[in-house]
Amino acid sequence: MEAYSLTAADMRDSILRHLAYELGTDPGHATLHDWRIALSLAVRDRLVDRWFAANRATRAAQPKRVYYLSMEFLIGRLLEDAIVNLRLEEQAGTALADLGLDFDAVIQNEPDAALGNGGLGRLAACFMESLATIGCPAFGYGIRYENGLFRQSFQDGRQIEEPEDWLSQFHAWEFERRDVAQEIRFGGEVTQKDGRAVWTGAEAVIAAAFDTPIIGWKGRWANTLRLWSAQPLHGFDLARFNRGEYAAAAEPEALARTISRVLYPDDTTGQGKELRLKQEYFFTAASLRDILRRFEAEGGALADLPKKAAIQLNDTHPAIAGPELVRLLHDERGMALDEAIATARGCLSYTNHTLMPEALERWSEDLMSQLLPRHMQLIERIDEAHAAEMPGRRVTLRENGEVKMGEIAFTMAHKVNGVSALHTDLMKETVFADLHRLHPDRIVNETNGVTPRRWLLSANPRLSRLITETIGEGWVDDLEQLDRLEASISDPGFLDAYAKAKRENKQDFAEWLAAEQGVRVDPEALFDVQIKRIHEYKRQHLNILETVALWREIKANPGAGWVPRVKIFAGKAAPGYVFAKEIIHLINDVAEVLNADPVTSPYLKVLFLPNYNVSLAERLIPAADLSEQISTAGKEASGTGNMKFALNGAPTIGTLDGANVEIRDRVGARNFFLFGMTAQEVEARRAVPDHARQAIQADPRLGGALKAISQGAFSPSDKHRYRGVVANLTGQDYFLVCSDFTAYWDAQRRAEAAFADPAVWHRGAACNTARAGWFSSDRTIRGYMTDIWGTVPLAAE
Ligand code: F58
Repeated sequence: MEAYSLTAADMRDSILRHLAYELGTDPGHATLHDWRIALSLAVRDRLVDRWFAANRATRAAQPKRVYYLSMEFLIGRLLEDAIVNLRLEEQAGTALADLGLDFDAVIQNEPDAALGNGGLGRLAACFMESLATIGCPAFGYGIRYENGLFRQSFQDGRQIEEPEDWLSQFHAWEFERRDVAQEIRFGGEVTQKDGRAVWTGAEAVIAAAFDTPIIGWKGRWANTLRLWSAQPLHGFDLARFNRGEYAAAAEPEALARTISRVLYPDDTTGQGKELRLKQEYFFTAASLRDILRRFEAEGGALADLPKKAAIQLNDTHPAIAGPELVRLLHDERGMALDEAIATARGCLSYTNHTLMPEALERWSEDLMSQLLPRHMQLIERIDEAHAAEMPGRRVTLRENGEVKMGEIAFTMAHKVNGVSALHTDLMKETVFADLHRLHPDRIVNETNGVTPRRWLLSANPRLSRLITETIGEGWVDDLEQLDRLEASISDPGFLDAYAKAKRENKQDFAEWLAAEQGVRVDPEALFDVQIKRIHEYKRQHLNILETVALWREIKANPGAGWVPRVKIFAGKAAPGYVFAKEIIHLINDVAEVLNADPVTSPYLKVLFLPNYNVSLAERLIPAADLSEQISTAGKEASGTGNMKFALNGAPTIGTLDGANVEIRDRVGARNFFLFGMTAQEVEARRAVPDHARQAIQADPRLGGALKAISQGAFSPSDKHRYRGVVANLTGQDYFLVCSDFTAYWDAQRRAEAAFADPAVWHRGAACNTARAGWFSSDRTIRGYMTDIWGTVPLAAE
């Protein structure tokens, strides 16, 4: 294979060629950015060869393909991924060194593609990489947001949001496909012609395709991530321009472009909601047309579509795919309605990522009828057809003037999956209980996973080297081989090397912190890390309450032999989520006071790192000692960060929630700091009147921490700043922060005691690495392939 015969000298020549002929720059004038682009293009050449080989093999075999429809693909940086998967590290490293460049600096020059909010989007990215590694022919379909998730900074401790401009620089990884474009319409009316419904949409935009190749391990296979960009049907309005109405002339273009401008606009306003629904229909409709075009080009009979296309809906965001596919088959291709519904269902499957009622999408019937009038009619027809299948036992797709997208997705899917064992069980018992009774075989579980190439091999080279030296390289695409490390866990030499890798990762992180954030931390301290979106159910406020309580305790008794600890937070709050923003502010305020306290700061520091993204996670996870997974049981569908930490040797302090349950089962109860109520106990506790007050009365540490906050200890200039937070915690406390506080406090002390004994600690950490091999997204994807998609891998030539 060409990639392997490449020498460092070839690589250097290729970089220089691209620098000259693509960028028009000579080495004497090249900036770091120029070098990064030149290297990307040199690597991309090799990647494209492998991509073509995979595409040729797919065209020849015409297999069933997987189509993963997702509003989010949180892919992060791509250069290192490509280098690692093509096994070009040495050649690229040597070539750059020859050119007088630092490999890491070049890699880090790439902006993160922040096309996702959090776990759901990152899971989609891990899945794309695993699909390519396994050789499963697949397309990812999504939106090419010009500005992905906002860039976060802090001003006086408050979150500030600014647009992320990842596309302001040349993006080396995508290819624009001018020949692939779909016209997408909204609004208008439905008429009848020759007994068929004809929808004439009033407003039209063009969905333009941009393809990014996603390469698997060792370059054996590559798939395509096709992202749609919204463009105007007609350029600007020349007549208006000539009349001097310059801004108005550009209006149609600006309006069209808003559809792919940002990830999840704030939907607290009417316009925001409309834009969001437009985005969902826009990318779903474009993708389905693309899928049908490909299928029809291969000449299959329409009824055989389910044999050729497995279409996975990542959450309800693409749930309009059900009605749209029925429309394409029935209205546009004349298939009988019942057959169209059955055919669509044969292709579609749906992944649920949350049980939180407010996060299960519902659209007003008015909005739906106005934007997608034909789909509204078809939803009624699907509802009737579903009721006819199940006489007397009706589950409606509409309620109180709203369309329920979860129910539509469920009804139109042949399989529905949860993302951890507990979540899947709860799905059956709660949100989809009625539908589950009607379709008892439809719900299946596919516990999430993460790609070991990014989250261990590239993110943690020291640990990866040690693992490979100990058990060989097979673990990289067969992660369960990590269990072969088990034999080494009792070997002091191995544990020393394991501890050394962690220590050096922590040192690197401390140096980065000092250089980038101007903060000094002791690399010997316990690095206690909570990184994820800010949400009440994830309970960052439980963590900060415990921090305040600990600070008070240290202050009262500084000589008690405290284990030095650095509490690290990172994560973004949705722009419209006021409470989450208050939590960020509170953590920053607490940090300011604690870090300046001469008595306690040698033992306790608090950091909130701005602009959490994939690259920060890659830096931080390998350096973490303790992984905070402290959600209210029953609320976190799975978690995937929890898996990354476990693999990288950071034991969990956590509740029995989501995939924590399965992690603990595998790594062993001794190597997991469990606390808190179970999902069932949570429900019972919530029914206790005054549960928060009771918990506060029972634990003076909690009472003291709350009092300090409410008296303005951390906001002296505005003593009542956290009145709302305190009122929430002492009042309704829906997420049971107070009721779990004492158990959390105790678990933290257990973690500390274990950390104070390095032999105990490193053994526990190594058990996490050795036993977390099951949490590879390769295993998850194989599960989807057999249980849901019915697809098999192919091999490129
Ligand atoms: C996450 N959902 C779950 N949603 O919270 C997490 O437990 C799970 O591991 C992960 O999916 C993957 O299954 C999630 O990330 C979002 O980001 C929402 C998307 C829609 C807007 C609100 C956030």
